[in-house]
Amino acid sequence: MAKPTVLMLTPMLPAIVEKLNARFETHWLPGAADPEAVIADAAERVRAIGMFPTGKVDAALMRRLPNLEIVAVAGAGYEWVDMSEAKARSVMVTNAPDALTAEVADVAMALIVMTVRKLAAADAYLRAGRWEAEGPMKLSPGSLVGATLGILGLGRIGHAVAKRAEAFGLKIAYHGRRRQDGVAYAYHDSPEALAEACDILLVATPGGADTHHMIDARILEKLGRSGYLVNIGRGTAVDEAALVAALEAGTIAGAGLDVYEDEPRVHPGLVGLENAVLLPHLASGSVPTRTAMGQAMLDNLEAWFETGKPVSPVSEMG
Ligand code: 8YV
Repeated sequence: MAKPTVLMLTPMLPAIVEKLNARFETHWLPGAADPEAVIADAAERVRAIGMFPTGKVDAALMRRLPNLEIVAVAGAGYEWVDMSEAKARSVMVTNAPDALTAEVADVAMALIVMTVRKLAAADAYLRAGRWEAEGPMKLSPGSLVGATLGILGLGRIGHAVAKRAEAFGLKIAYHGRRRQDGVAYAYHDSPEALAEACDILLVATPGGADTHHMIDARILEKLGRSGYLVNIGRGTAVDEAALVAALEAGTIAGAGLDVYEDEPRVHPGLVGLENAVLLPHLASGSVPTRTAMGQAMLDNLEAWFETGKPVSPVSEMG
């Protein structure tokens, strides 16, 4: 039987590339001299799309692929897949929500500590010879001891961070669309109330229109002069210009970011700020975890073509 044709929109690690190429007829856009020609060439045969969440599957692309059956995302977020078009065309959409939870939660915890204790600035201070020349660095005004972590979006990753934060002795509060049964953390019924109640506000929400600019100037004001914002969810959930203004004015004490509104472009105002820790969207970025994410995508594709049932359809498909 002919191998199913898969259009790959983003690169994958070599171990996954090898398995994909063995099992499917693959067409890769990354590295192609003329991506448009690759699509045009394979359009009639393409039955699946595979990608990390940075790939974009809009209505225009889906319309070009009349035999598309499934879009398999090798990560948690799928806001770049046009879900209404997918549903209208009965295209299955899957993601890989479990493959990266622990890795992202580990980095979230590290970013929280780095931000509150100014560890990136401390590293730069030593390397610049300032310890020897000027003496000990100024003490960090904030501390994790006795602090409350407010989690905006208590999903898989939010829960995994909460578990780690409990071991650090942090108090935990959260806000989400609803109070969760059997969860003992303090629930707040709005992002404002959560910001007011916590010292460190962690954004762990998905992207898309529902969460766009959820964190704005008003919420940052509620977080307050001794408050910290940490974002490992999606950059679009934070009004980056308002964040820069708040960091410059001291409306909040600091921010730790792994995600940005317009990646890989970072608001120029952020780059010069000493009270911001900036990571280049790498929370899931270890070889083992990116391989596991690719494998989860592969598992969904294989299950789809073997049984007609994917392993992990996105919630809207349920
Ligand atoms: C991706 C992510 O790895 O899974 C997600 O939603 O944001 C990351 O883990 C990143 O988009 C790289 O492609």
